[in-house]
Amino acid sequence: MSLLEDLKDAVIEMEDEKTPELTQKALDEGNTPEAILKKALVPAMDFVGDQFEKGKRYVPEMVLSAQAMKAAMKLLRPLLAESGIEPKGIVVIGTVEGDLHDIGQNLVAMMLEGAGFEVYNSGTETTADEFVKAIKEHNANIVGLSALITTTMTHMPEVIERIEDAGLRDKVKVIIGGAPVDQDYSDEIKADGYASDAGSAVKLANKLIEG
Ligand code: B1M
Repeated sequence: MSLLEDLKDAVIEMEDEKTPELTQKALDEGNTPEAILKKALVPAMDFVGDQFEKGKRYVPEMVLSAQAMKAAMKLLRPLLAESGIEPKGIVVIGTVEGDLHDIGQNLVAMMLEGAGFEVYNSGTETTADEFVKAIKEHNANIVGLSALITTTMTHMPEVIERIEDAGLRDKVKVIIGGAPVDQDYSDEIKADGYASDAGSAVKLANKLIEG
């Protein structure tokens, strides 16, 4: 088996102690950071996301695989920045105002990063103004809104309104997720899409970026 296949397996098998070493070896062997990302890390996280969607993997396993991927990304991120390789897209993600839940949101952020997006996580209790500020600061083309409570999901349309007011609505796609929201709510508040889990969020982001 090649080193890149070993690295892919190590992410799938949640071996975060192995992934930095394998990544370093793959670099030493002459693989480019981009190749390592595209041939090992992204396919591994695609696989994990698919398994999760099919109910064959659970949240703790997803988190551990994402951590193994992140351990490898620590080595690759500065090299990717140096080589000027464009990320697939720039995402600002956060949990909306008044909401402290961030486990699912972090998972979505990690999966998007694993899929080749540059991700800025604004954390929990992010106000509409903070979302707008982050979109401008990072020149984001996707914003991800998460809410876990029926009373906080109502802040989502407020964020979209504020994005419109700032004249950014044509530049940024809005995706929403979290237990109390669904595709009907996304349509109602004129978001660009809803994702039920982290794997679907990656698929949706890819679709929106490809236009
Ligand atoms: Co709270 N909580 N909680 N809680 N909590 C829920 C959400 C609740 C359903 C529990 C219940 O009553 N059955 C309920 C909401 C009820 C409602 O709205 N009707 C609730 C409540 C009421 C509260 C408090 C108000 C309780 C209180 O203090 N009285 C309080 C809220 C405080 C606040 O936010 N201001 C509170 C607090 C907490 C803890 C701090 C203790 C903790 C959060 C810790 C943390 O996140 N750091 C907590 C937890 C853990 C939960 C439950 C048990 C689990 C949530 C979770 O992490 N799930 C939850 C009950 C439950 O869901 N069974 C509950 C695992 C996670 C991987 O899934 O977050 O759904 P999830 O994310 C998924 C998808 O939804 C989706 O992808 C993720 C991965 O597959 N997704 C996105 C999420 N965001 C997305 C964004 C996307 C796309 C997909 O695009 C941008």
